[in-house]
Amino acid sequence: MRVTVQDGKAIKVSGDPDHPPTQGVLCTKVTRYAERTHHKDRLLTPLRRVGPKGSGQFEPISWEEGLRIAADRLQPIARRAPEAILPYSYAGTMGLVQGESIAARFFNVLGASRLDRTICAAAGAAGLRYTYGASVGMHVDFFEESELILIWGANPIASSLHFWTRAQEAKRRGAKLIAIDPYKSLTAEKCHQHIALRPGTDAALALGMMHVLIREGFVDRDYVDAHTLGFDELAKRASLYPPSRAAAICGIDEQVIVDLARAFGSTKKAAIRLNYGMQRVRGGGNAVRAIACLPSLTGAWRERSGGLLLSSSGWAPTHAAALQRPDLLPGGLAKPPRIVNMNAIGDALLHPGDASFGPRIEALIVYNSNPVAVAPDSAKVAAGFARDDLFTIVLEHFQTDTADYADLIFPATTQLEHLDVHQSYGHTHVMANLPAIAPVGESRPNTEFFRGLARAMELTEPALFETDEQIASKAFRWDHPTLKDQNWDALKASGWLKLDLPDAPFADGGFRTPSGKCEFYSQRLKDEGHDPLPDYIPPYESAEAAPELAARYPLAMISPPARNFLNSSFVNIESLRATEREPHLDIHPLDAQARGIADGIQVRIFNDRGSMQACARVTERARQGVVVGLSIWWKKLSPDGCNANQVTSQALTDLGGSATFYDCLVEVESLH
Ligand SMILES: Nc1nc2c(c(=O)[nH]1)N[C@H]1C(S)=C(S)[C@@H](COP(=O)(O)OP(=O)(O)OC[C@H]3O[C@@H](n4cnc5c(=O)[nH]c(N)nc54)[C@H](O)[C@@H]3O)O[C@H]1N2
Ligand SMILES: Nc1nc2c(c(=O)[nH]1)N[C@H]1C(S)=C(S)[C@@H](COP(=O)(O)OP(=O)(O)OC[C@H]3O[C@@H](n4cnc5c(=O)[nH]c(N)nc54)[C@H](O)[C@@H]3O)O[C@H]1N2
Ligand SMILES: [Mo]
Repeated sequence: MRVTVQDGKAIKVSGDPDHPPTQGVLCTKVTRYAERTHHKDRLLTPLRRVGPKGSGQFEPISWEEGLRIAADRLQPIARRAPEAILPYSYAGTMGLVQGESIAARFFNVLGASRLDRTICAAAGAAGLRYTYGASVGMHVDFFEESELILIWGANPIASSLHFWTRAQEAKRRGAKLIAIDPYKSLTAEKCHQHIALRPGTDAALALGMMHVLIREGFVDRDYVDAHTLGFDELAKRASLYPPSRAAAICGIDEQVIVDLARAFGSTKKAAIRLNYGMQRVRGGGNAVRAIACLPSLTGAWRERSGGLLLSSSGWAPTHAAALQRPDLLPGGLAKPPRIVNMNAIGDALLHPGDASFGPRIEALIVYNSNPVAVAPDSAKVAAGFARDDLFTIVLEHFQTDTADYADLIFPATTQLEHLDVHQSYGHTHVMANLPAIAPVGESRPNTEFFRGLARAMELTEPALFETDEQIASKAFRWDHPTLKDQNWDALKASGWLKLDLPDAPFADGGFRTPSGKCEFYSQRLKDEGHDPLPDYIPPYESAEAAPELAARYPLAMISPPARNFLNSSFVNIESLRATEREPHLDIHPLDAQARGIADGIQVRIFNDRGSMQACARVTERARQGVVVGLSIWWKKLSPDGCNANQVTSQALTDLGGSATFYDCLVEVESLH
């Protein structure tokens, strides 16, 4: 990204045309980053709460005073019960320096509770780990040479634009694009075919495809024999999913599955762009495993334009131990503090504490996240944050729904103002982020907040006081073969470095699993008490698994990101909100008719956890039985102060402990 600066202000951001993965293109929301950075609502000073929690009433204080109050409140808790202190952070910035570096070291030194950062991708990451050994896959660039691309649980026009550029190029060269998505997304409508399956049934579709691939002789026996493990067991599992059964589970035509399998099996350059939308359900980990088996069965990995890409983050030799310093934990790694799953933050904050949970959470430091808007089962999250005996610090650019509940807010710098380094989960470059302007107002980088707090708490561990530059220089293992002969100075000078990787990563096997093969059958899963083979696991909230619930709440709700928002970021940017206008609910004409819902009226969406209001759009974009509320709205910018997470649940996925945002039954009623 390039920044045009005038009189110390960023006036424009643009893509860098020399950067190979992005080729000078920014997505719509990020083109507004200058507007966001100098927005009139930007937090400019530390703030102390003066009204009730959640009311959003604050008064300015100095950094020194703020850090003093924070240290005085945290010090006694840290001495008495360090696990009563909890960090909460995620994707506000995914930078390695402003994410988990000094912050992680600080919490490690205290022995605070650890946070399981599972709100987004943990099920998919686990699925890949057990199958390929790590979050690794195809290079995004080579999709343009593919002849068939399955865009599976992904909406790249909104959420992964640089992949979409390659898919369009492939289309121009004659490739067929097939979207697999319960919703006719912006992307699905531009593909040659759209397979609108029921949410959470992807594993059944993949197993049905395998059934056909095996029955009709599309298996690449040489590849399977040399580079995979457990074919016979997998074939037995797939035999349980004839296309008729898979079709009934997915709610699609049997012939669609047969044709899809034949197309995938008969195309050498067949590629799958999998993304995280399909793993936000109970069986998300197994579904990723099932789909990840497909290109190994057919030998698609032999071509650089064949295979699968979910995440490429595992290619980067990130040096997590140097960044986070787990060795600083008081008892070392032998007896680490408890882990709290971030998806269950509502229950965790409301837990009184006991022998199995450990101490009640008394202090929370939130950075790079807006949990009151983004975490599931929001009524509980808000109730937890509203606890008067909870001491909450929020580091933010804006006064978000979460910041409203803080005792202290500290103003944070943006990526235009601080130093950082990045790996990517969509391409195979690493990047440096150099500051373009001075910090706006009194804002400081997250790292500087934690250094200041450590000083105020009289901590002396030297690792807590390293500069951002020192941390950045340690972010990668420079001696790793993918970065050979490179260093931090070279990265800073060029802005990015391409990892040195083979074009077709698994053409000759070389998976990162214990066996070095693609593990259809996983002994590790078996040892951990799981099914060693991928299977279809019905959603928690489905007629199959919970008929009584499904009778009361017959509609499956999904709430994937709106194009102009980045999770809950950018919702307060007027030009972007103007495009999204207001919270909507897309509902199929038959479902709408049955409820007397007309296009454009306000509706209430509800289940036992809560409710939200939205404007109905009666449209066949939503398949029958599924409603879609593009997200993630700020609650306080919504008509009833509620967003989609009022109805989502804290239940976790089969593998990885991920969130199940799209495993959610609701009913909808007209507010007319
Ligand atoms: N504009 C924009 N871009 C973003 C983001 C954003 O908020 N806004 N967020 C970023 C982040 S953090 C992430 S994780 C990614 C998310 O981006 P993606 O990984 O693409 O995931 P989602 O957008 O959650 O869902 C993608 C598609 O999956 C569909 N889907 C939902 N349930 C199912 C299912 O059960 N099966 C199948 N096959 N499809 C399903 C949805 O309808 C949606 O169209 O995007 C990143 N990019
Ligand atoms: N219903 C529903 N809920 C979802 C999802 C969904 O699809 N549907 N998607 C889920 C997914 S995939 C994800 S990744 C999570 C994301 O949830 P979060 O990780 O909370 O991401 P954001 O909503 O973007 O909020 C991040 C906050 O960090 C702040 N921020 C940005 N940069 C910095 C910085 O450098 N320093 C500090 N201190 N703050 C910064 C921003 O101002 C913003 O308010 O949401 C999840 N929640
Ligand atoms: Mo995410």
